[in-house]
Amino acid sequence: MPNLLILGGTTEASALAAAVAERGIPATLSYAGRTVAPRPQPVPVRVGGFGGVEGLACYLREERITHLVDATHPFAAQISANAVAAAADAGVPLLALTRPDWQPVAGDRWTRVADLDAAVAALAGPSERVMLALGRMHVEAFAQQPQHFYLLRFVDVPEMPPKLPSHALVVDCGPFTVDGDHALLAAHGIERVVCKNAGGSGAAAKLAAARALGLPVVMIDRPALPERREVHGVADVLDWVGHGVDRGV
Ligand code: 3Y8
Ligand code: NAP
Repeated sequence: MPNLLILGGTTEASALAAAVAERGIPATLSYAGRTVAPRPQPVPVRVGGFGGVEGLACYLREERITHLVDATHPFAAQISANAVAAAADAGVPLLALTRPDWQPVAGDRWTRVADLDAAVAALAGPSERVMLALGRMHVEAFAQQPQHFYLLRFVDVPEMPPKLPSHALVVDCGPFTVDGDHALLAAHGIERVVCKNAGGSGAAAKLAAARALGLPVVMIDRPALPERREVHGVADVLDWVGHGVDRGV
């Protein structure tokens, strides 16, 4: 009988957890513990770091994990690198469930940048009203461009107010809707959006809203990840585990 460990924190991880629960496949979903009240899951959940590669390899052995699925966010580069090393060390097969990058479509006004520092540099210039759809972990970097008004969106209320002179904070955990993001951008008179190329559906609403409003978007490219086998669909993971859905073929 398989025994999966799903490294979670994304819409796709939650969809996979629902699919394995439905099929009675033993699985545990793992969160880093970054948010106060992560979404409840239909499989057992563990919360917190493993203690680096060694800690994760040890967990894989001790819990007799038969399949490791990395369904973390494309910007969660550290855990993904650890998963490759720990899976090899423990001799456990690894599969990444990820989502393709977003690609610009007609009407998009993207400036693609390599990383967070390049996104900060791209905001040099006269004062604007900017939405930082980056969560809480990277806001401090934008203090280098204090001339702007920033609209911030966090999952949880922060312990300390963000150190940006002029900002407004929205607390919401998504997945978001186009109407909701359109209303949010319009209500705050946003002139530019900064975001990560997360891919997937849970954070895509702001792109459609920005397009409809004709707003420029600073799009941060993904960090490099080590080589590993990747799929984009829950059905592909179930096939890999050997509980493929009947595709009628
Ligand atoms: C703790 C688990 C689900 C998963 C939902 C997806 C969609 C909604 C959109 C914006 C962008 C952002 C942020 C975002 C989205 C989904 C997905 C996604 C972006 C939760 C969750 C955890 C986290 C961690 C959190 C980060 C932050 C990033 C907010 C749960 C809700 C900006 C990424 O406060 C903090 O410290 C938050 C930190 C890492 C990035 C950052 O740098 O701040 N996600 N997000 C996971 C853990 O502990 O292991 O609380 O239920 C999950 C989701 N967030 O099951 O429905 O699949 O991407 N999450 C980004 O994409 O840029 C918001 O505002 O438009
Ligand atoms: P990260 O920088 O890649 O990882 C930092 C450390 O956090 C890891 O070394 C590991 O600690 C721990 N960790 C990360 N994900 C974990 C998980 N799912 N289960 C157990 N421990 C985990 O990770 P991050 O970018 O902070 O992301 C943290 C979580 O938020 C992940 O679940 C990710 O999917 C989710 N998320 C992140 C983003 C983002 O923009 N980064 C967006 C949406 C969701 P140890 O070394 O001690 O094991």
